[in-house]
Amino acid sequence: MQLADLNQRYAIPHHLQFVAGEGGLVMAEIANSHSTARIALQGAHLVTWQPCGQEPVVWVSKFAKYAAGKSIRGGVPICWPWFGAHATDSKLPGHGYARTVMWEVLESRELPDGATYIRFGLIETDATRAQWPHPCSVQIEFTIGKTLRVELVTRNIGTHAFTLGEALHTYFHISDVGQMTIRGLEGCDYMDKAGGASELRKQQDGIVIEREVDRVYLNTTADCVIEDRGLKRAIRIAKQGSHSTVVWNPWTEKADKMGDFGPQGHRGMVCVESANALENVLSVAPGATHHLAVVYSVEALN
Ligand code: TA6
Repeated sequence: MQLADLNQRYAIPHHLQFVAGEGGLVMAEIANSHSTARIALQGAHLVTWQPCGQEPVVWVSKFAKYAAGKSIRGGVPICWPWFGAHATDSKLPGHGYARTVMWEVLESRELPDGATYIRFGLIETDATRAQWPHPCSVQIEFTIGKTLRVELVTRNIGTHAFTLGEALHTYFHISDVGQMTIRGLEGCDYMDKAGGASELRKQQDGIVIEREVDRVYLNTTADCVIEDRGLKRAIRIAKQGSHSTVVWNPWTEKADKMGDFGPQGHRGMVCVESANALENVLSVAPGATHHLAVVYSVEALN
């Protein structure tokens, strides 16, 4: 749909407009009395979210590349319909294809409390069907206000069950990785993938990051809280429909290799991802619908 048609059908004065963004990617720009956000239609990829009076909560790299078919470094990439490498075909994209294909706007609304609601649907093509031969409908809903609510909905419209892996691979803006502790995963088992390992370990205390961290915490539905002593705030991640939480910081060497973090860029971010991965992947029966929902909010840190 052309920009003019998008604005004609879905723009909301003082809330939502569609613009041609970096790399020619069409962006939904949201600005209301509570917060601002930007969402690329490619990947239905929320790139930024900043509550009024706060530093940005969702981080995006200043060196992110914006191009057709390429994932953007930061924001809330949608990992779907698998998390990490494909189980059997290494030629298929890591974290699935949902974050690099086009989605369409299905609905937009101004909510009574002044928040903005927008819903997207993934556009199936021969290319997506070639990677994922299971008939299904996948949509994502954003409610952008004082908090940010994201809900990823997968409906199996075929006649066979399929196995689903997924994540809202959210990047968070922090003052500095040395000023941060992640709470909520104490006592959880995790698969430690740092340095290419695959070791099962148990989390003892809050998570402090002083090197590459790449961990899939298993069988946990708990909230996580990112305590940021530098910004004197805490970011709460309250999830439903997710049994894994992934914590990732590439640290210097890996970030430099990736080339889109920028100098020391990894120090200002951490990923806490609400997922269903490894032993927590799901079987979605014919006719069933699976919901993965997360609410991100900011609290004072005393
Ligand atoms: O969620 C952590 C992770 O799986 C890391 O292993 C790293 O690959 C990261 O995702 C980013 O992946 P990307 O494909 O976005 O560069």
